[in-house]
Amino acid sequence: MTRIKLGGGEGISPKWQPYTRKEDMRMWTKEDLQRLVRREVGDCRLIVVSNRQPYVFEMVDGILENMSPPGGLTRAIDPLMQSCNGTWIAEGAGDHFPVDERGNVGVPPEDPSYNMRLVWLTEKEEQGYYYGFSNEGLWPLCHNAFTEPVFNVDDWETYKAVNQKFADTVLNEIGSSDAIVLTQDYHLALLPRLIKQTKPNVITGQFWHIPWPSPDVFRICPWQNELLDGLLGNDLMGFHLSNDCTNFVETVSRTLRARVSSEYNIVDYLNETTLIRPFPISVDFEQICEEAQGSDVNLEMERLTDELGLGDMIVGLGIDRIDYTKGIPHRLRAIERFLEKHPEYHQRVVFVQAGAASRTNIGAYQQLSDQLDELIQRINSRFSKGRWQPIIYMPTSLPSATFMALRRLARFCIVSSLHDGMNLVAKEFVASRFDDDGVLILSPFTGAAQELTEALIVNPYATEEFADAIHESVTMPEYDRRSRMHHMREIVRENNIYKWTSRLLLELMQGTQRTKALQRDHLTAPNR
Ligand code: GDG
Repeated sequence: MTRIKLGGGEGISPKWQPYTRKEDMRMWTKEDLQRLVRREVGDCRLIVVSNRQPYVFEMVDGILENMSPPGGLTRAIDPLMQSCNGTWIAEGAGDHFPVDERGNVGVPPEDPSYNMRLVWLTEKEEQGYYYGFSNEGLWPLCHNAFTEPVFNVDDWETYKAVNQKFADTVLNEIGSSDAIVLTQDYHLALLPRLIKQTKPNVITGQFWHIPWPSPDVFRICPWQNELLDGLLGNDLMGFHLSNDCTNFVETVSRTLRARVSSEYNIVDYLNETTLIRPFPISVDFEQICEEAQGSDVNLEMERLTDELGLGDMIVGLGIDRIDYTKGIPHRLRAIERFLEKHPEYHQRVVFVQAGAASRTNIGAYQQLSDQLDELIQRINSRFSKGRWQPIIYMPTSLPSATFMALRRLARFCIVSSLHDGMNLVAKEFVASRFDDDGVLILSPFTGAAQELTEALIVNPYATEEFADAIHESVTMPEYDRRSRMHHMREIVRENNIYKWTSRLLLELMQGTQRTKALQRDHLTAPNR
């Protein structure tokens, strides 16, 4: 490996930090983002590629309905797409597809302003590419959760074939236009190289939503060179945290014949430059705050209080996709320990664990589901008295008003991930507490812990301290709760989802060009 030495040019500084430049100091709104898109994207075709569709349609009582409440990613990228009439390419899912012969459908359904183009996968492709290589291989590889990655050669072949299928669709969509391709996540690591090989002038960026492991861990993957080569087809690679960027640059420098600058987080490979930058993702603070105050949420709070017997209870809450990285057994053990240590809170504290099962045809997820059933049964049978059960488990898909009502009813919310790129549940809890109340117990192994420093930060493996944090959250004076929550709300309000999208787009359109110019002027290190 050779380190690149850059001269001090304008617009790029060593130890690049987020949130220090002028455009980062402001409060970003949806309208700001839309203005920025019109300015930066101009006449280029903007194409977003992700595994998951932004909108899913299903037939309900004979009527076609849009079933997907906009999740974080859709909320972040929708305004961007709506401002430039782009195309969002994704795998087709759901029951019914009101698409034309090329797989296109106008979205949002109520007032279409851009195209969603669907890629169809066979069951075998879905199994090998999504469940196999992406979620039994890359997902555990990138998370320190002690679940061994499975690398199966058939899954890898399918992953490659599906990435090619997505690339063919993207190239067909681009035609002869100037284009920007923004790829999401670890399912499509090979796509950028496949695009660049055919169309070197396309501007390519990718955001990796999960952590990037250390080089020692990444080298477990038998196809590490191919994956890195694919990702370095990007002009810009985005991660949540600086630490992920550092790990990525180190991995490249140990694996490929590339020149890297750890100081500037730049990789030079095959005569192309890739910028590696942190963009901590967030939520639509104002929207969540407004939704939390809706009359439907008030009604839902009354219903839940009644049905679950929460009237006189201190409510604790966990909302998670049921995943082994989220540390759900660890939090249950901490609750058990808290109940052992503090019998005075029996019949006074209830913990609600909500969130649907996911990736259920993977063995590790089935085992987790069984483990949770056993743990909850054990804790409930150990401590229940009369109608009171300490844990209420709701492992099903719930309407968004129910999630919102639970957030508002909670005295404390637990996010105990063993490793998590960011964790939006923590930020959603904060954004929904317009009353400035509620305590967040947060794992230091989440990206969110770097911003939400007023949470009670506790190691999920340290059961004793975890139990003490639960005790602290139920005994914390109101003044302290409000002051901590107020501080966290200011942070999430400012570092909102529009800031994330705007910074990503600005860096893709301006930062990459600026760096290429600087590289041409200042590259001093020879190839090894
Ligand atoms: C990846 C990274 C990163 C949860 N259960 C249900 C449900 N949710 C919602 C939450 C939240 C979202 O799903 C989950 O987001 P997270 O950030 O917590 O986690 P991942 O799914 O693992 O996401 C993560 C994220 O990408 C974004 O970059 O933060 O680190 O792992 O919005 O509220 N939503 C519905 N039903 C559920 O049962 N509808």
